[in-house]
Amino acid sequence: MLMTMLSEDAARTGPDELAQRAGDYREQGYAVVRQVCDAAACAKLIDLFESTVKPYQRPLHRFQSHQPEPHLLDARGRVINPLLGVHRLGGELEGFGAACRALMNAPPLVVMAEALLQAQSGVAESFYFEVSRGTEAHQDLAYLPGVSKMVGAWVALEPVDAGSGAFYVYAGSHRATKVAGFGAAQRGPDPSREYLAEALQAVTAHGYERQVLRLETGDVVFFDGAVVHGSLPSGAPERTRHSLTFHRVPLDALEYLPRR
Ligand SMILES: O=C(O)CCC(=O)C(=O)O
Repeated sequence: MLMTMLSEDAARTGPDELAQRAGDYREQGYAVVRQVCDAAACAKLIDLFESTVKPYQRPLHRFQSHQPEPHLLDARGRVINPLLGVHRLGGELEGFGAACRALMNAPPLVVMAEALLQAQSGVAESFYFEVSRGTEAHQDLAYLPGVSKMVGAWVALEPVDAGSGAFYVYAGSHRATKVAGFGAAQRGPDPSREYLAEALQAVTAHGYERQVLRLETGDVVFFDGAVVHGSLPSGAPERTRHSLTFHRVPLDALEYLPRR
């Protein structure tokens, strides 16, 4: 069934490898597809971030607070409050917003995401990180009441490893679909401390193993909305971790999403 949804041009990797990655996704709750994004498009996005987003003075929505805030910069001038909703950016940031949309709507990524979702889809949310300060383990679906399926795509815009703040997943944890505390997170947009602690306790109690992923430019991790995942804080202050993440949901689920 999955194979029938994967077209010949689904990715440079070819249909056989894509079918295997779809198998990984079903088994492990995530799949890494290597070099599926064009390296030049990744470099262009980083350039646009540096040349247009960083000098931008007005508040923008942020990953942690979900509120508009000005940039918070570290001692090296890096933005440490990651952006939320980059696919919605226009106006003065149209160039960056359009480049984000072009990357997330590139046919190989859409075809793969829709094959995994088994549905036509729309982008529910997106983030852009310049550096990693660590994201605690969580399930994305816990934050979207009314949505039952979602696929995330985490795009490495440059090489990413444990030193620069790697993305990690608890392999297989999507099978514990609704971990303890799931309801607590649904009461608000911000991660509840109680929920995050219970999610971690539940995955470790089930014995799911944490896989810390090493990625090269253009590699994409597709992950199930129910898999527990997060990221490490950077261990190397001189390194950046430019990454773009977006989440696709079936078209009919878009109406349940909060409007911004
Ligand atoms: O990149 C990160 O640090 C976190 C991303 C994440 O948790 C997500 O996309 O759901």
